[in-house]
Amino acid sequence: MDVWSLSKQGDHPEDAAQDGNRFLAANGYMGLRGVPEEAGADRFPAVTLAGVYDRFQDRWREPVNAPNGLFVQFFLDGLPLSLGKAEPLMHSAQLHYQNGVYHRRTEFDAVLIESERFASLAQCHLLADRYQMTFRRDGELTLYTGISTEIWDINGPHLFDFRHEQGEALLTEAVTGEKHITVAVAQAVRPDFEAQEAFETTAAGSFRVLRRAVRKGETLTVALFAAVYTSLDHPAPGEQAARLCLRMKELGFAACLAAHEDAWADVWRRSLVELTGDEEAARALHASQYHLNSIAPRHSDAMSIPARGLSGQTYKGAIFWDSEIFFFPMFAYTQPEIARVLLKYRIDTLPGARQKAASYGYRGAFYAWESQEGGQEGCTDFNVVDVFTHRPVRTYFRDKQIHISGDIAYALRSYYEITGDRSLLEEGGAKVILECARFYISRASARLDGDTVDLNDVIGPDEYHERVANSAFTNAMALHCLKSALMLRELFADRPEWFARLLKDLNYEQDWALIPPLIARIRRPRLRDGVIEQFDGYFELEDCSLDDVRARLRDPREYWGGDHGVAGPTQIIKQADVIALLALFPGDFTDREVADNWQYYEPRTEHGSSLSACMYALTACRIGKTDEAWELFLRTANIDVSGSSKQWAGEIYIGGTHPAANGGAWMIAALGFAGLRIRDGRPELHPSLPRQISRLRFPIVWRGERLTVEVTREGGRFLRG
Ligand code: IFM
Repeated sequence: MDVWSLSKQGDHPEDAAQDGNRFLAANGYMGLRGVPEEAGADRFPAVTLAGVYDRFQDRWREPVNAPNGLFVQFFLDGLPLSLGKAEPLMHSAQLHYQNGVYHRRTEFDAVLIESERFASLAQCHLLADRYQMTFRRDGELTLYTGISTEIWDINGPHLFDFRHEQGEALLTEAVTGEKHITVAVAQAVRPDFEAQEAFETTAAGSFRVLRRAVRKGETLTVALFAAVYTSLDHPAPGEQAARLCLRMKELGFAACLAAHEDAWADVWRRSLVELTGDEEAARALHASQYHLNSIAPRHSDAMSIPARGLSGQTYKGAIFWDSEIFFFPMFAYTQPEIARVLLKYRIDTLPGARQKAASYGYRGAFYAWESQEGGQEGCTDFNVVDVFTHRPVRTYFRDKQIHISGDIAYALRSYYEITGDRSLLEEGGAKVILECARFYISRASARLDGDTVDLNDVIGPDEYHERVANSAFTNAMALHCLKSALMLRELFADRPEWFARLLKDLNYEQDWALIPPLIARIRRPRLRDGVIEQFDGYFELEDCSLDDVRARLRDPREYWGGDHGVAGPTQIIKQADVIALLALFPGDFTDREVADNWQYYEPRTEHGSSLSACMYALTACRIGKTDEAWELFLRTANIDVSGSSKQWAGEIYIGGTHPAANGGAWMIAALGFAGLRIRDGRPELHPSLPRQISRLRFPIVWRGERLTVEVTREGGRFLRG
């Protein structure tokens, strides 16, 4: 098995949606779906732009897809030689995880096509493709290369007023409907042959047409350079794009590729987990790390990663808790500058979080459940569509998943603990923690005079049970956030004036006084035989099996949650909830407690979210259930290899890549199998290797120092450098 690539034989248009995800080439600025160059909208092509959103009419706001500047299609003697228009003798696609290069090889009677393309990690505005045709008979070639405006949108269209310029660089500009953001795509080509050149503009885009006679046995190659800018990047995005693609054309494909490969080599040097002993697992881990690394916002100083990465518009391109709890750890331990960028996005979107809290009558910061640019809430009141009535179902995710603010505070504190870098807290992070704590105070303060303080009417990670009281996970996150607020004073003990001024600027005096009583009184969960109750009354719900609940479904796409969902009246849960709590606070629970809860909750968990299995795997490692951890690891790490994940929530398409699982795979390897943990401000290893693994080795940066973690069956150790 080639542990560094994913291949697929044959042309399977019916798999186009999933393959577009699995074969994604991305660079943090944009994602180019893994479809062939000639793909029309029926194969879901997309160049999804990070952080550029638009709303069309009253539909959901979602990220904007740019026109595709790597479009190629050709005809021989007037006959189209394209997938979907002619039957290939053979077709294969391959994605190389090491350098993010997508290869394609297609054989028709008359021609062999081979291409390789990438989204440059060295120059984030660049897409490049080397496209080669070897002819098997003489004929007249008509080759179209250009910028396709056949854009696949879920809730679009988003681009209007198309304007095309044609010359050495083709340039297509359009503006978004809602905020009038200009999106510019330019393209230049470098053919290694002479041809007659003409230009065409059609409803499908702007094209350069090259015509010439070809001979049997002849090979022609054309390199394409596409550049993408928007007016959010530069006031003259069109000029920038045209200039860049012409410069890259001069440089040539090989030089662009070399720079891109160097950038990837650096990423792998800093983050690769080498897993020895099982090739399938090694490949799955490479895939996971490739996907997560490929969508990291390296070009920005404040940006986060959408829940489906840059694979399209699913989940509205929004930022969820996935960022802080699932993506953050790999970056914090391997490329802390990226972890910082993710958190800087939350610091910058504090005004949006304050506004959201205020809109519900609370103070402090209540972050968006599905955060778009500026912290704008993308989550709608009706986030699921019922498969029977086709009516939207009222869901309360945006109103009640209040753990989001605590999740952000948790990551801010972890960033400091892992990097030892206080500057992020100084530059707004401390303010975020204080404002999140204030939100919990304001949500609970009315009951501060009683013995205990409840957090009522919330939703924990298990979204099948809405509007519950005292979710164990939520209360723990709120508690941790309040404690983190207090910790800030100790941390800045050497800068008492700075800290006092911060509190004063925030008008925090009264709230500060409320933190200790709230910490003392916030409701701790009920225990039954060592099992933490997920929320008040959970143990009284019907205790049945997953199979019982599945048997009640009348439609495979039916949503299990909401008012009439089959899981609601039962103890069946969607995803790790109490178990996520145990995974995130390993020092707060004994092995016995972890074992009792794992035993109880695992059979009751659907794992209906890609965020679930990794939390169970992490805790399984802790209690020596290495066979279970192994199975859950493979499930997590293989998700974007197999493409076989849940595609629908009710009638809403939720397919795409799964960065949370990708980050989860790293967490299982590093925090689970190697057992990397922080205790008393020091990193420790508590290895729990499944029998399939003989060795794990990976780099981390601990408080600025580069270390290598090595774990074998004999034990684990840190090596310098
Ligand atoms: O954040 C998750 C949530 O926990 C479950 N549904 C999908 C979201 C995005 O991954």
